Amino acid sequence: MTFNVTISLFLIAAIACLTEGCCPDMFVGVGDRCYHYSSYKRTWSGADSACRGLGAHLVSFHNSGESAEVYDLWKSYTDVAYTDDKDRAYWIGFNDRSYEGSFRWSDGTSVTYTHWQSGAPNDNRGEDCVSPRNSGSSDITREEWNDYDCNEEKSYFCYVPLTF
Ligand SMILES: [Ca+2]
Ligand SMILES: [Ca+2]
Repeated sequence: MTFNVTISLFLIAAIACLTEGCCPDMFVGVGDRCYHYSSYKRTWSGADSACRGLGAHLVSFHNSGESAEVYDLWKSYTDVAYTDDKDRAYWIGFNDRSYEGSFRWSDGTSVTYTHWQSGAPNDNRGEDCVSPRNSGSSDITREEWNDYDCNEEKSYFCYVPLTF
């Protein structure tokens, strides 16, 4: 009997997976991607390694919808103080560490969308790693990117595609 119940639960989980797609443990599904948020702050390289350790990559954005998805998720994880600290945002995979001024996504996907804030990137004292600025009056302006010192420690988002 226990055996049958176990099998049934497994089947239910498998059917849910088939209809909705599956995310790994510690990831949450939004749209066609699975996201993992870490409130623990790391350098960009540390965050990049941590994502790879989960079989994932730092998040990449290819349109404003993906940017909004992650920003909304971040707001849901943080308290209202998110409006008060402009630098309290999260690493994304965009960087120009390999070649100054040539920004790429750490997951190797092509650059089809950028959302720089005015005046960015400015490579101020060698900034090569990108995070939303969390500044401005609307969610869209708060999602605007700035280049930061890669050694700054920030929370971060990893992602994997939803698997079917
Ligand atoms: Ca740079
Ligand atoms: Ca900058």
